[in-house]
Amino acid sequence: MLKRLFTLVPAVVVGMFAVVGSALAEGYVARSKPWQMWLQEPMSPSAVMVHDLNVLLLAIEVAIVIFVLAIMVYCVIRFSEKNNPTPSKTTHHTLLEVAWTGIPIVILALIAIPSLKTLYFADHTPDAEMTLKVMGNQWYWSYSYPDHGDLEFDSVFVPDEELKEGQPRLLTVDNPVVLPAETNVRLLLSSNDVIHNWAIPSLAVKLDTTPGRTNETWVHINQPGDYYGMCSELCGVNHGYMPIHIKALPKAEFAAWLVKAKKEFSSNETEENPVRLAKAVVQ
Ligand SMILES: [Cu+2]
Repeated sequence: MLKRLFTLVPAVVVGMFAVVGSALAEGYVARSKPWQMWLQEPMSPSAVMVHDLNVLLLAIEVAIVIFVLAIMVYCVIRFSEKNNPTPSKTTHHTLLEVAWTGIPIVILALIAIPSLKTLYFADHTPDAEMTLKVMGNQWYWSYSYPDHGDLEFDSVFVPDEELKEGQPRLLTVDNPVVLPAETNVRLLLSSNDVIHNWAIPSLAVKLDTTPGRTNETWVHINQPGDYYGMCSELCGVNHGYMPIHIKALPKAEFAAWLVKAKKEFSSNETEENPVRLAKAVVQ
């Protein structure tokens, strides 16, 4: 039995590496998996910082929980009626009160340092190589590339019955937003109607798109692949049906895509896309 186990375990481990290896070969896919217990793998510098901060906070929390639990268990036993028949009448203890006020303040102040560092790091990038403009609409996203002519298109949800083999349910869109990998991309976010939120967990981007206001953040996607996210601000009946799909391409492939996309989306303007058509009618 034990012998069997010894041969089985390495086989499983090798198998797991093979699965991971083939997944990498097919391109990285960033989305939540069934029964996932931990965060998605961080795939941008900001996401790595958010991830590390989460681990640090979790460690502090665990330490506090263990400490408080230990004190409680000690008190329950040490000061039970049996062990402590005549209770003390003490109501104040200056040193103790200063300590239990002061120590939490010190802990919070220490936590504030990495928190603020992360916030300022994710706030904006001083050396953006390109800009992507994200517009929220009820209920789809529009993307424009101000550095690349007037390229602009809508990214609309694909319903279950139109999904093709391998496309994830509730996460697939007709036109994924394409970005170059390993590039500092400035993100400008706004909305045409109500507040939406453009959120991609693996990149630690999660920012409101607010009508009449432009919010800025940035992203540097560590490797090419497919990155999925969702609108994360309750924005109306179809809130659950405005997913985000970022296709990150190597820089050269992105340049090739730009050429193709400019042609494709300029000819699309009056046909095919009912949303654009509706807009044109209104104007
Ligand atoms: Cu929304």
